[in-house]
Amino acid sequence: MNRLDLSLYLVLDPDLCGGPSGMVETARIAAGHGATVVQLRAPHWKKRQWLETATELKRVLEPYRVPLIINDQVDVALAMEAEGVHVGQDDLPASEVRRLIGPDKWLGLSVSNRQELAAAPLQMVDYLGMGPVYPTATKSDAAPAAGLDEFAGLVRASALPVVAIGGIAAGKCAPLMRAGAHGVAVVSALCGQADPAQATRNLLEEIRPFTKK
Ligand code: TZP
Repeated sequence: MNRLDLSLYLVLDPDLCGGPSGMVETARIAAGHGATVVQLRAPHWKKRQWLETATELKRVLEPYRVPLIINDQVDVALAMEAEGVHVGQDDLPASEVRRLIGPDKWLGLSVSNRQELAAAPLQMVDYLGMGPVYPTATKSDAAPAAGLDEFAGLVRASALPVVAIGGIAAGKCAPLMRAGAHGVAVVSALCGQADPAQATRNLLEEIRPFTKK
């Protein structure tokens, strides 16, 4: 299994992207301009919509060799052979997900604070999504924002690669990378942007100087 390049991790949002076709188009443009991972996240969707959109995303991302990660829906990820699954604290436990998906798919876990980090089954998981670092309007049930200093402490305490998430836009990436993040995950900084190609380039310009080889 190659290393997972977490540098610029796009999390798709159906509302901000204007539905499934907007999500596919945003993913295509971002991947074409250097985004390194795409996650499909749609907490309110029915399974059929998940399967159709995930299948289309996989087709669009394949030429760029950008992995598709499925949020929470393990059966969808298995059915359309996604490259990985990402789970949060209220989803199936990571140990169960690992058992279901096997050793060869990526598995990410969201953690928001020290308690969640301490309880994380690190040997089952490939990377941690940590946040929200900054306040965000995108996820209504997000935990309180950690802030940069607390985030830096969490990264130092983590044995796994960390991708920062929450309230991250161009101009905010360098301090997160300096704090030890392997990359940044964004929703609204790319979904619904008038020029997602330029937005992708702007983010990468800040991230690339810190990218771990
Ligand atoms: N998990 C923690 S914060 C968040 C998710 C999915 C939303 C981040 O969205 P944005 O628009 O990048 O702040």
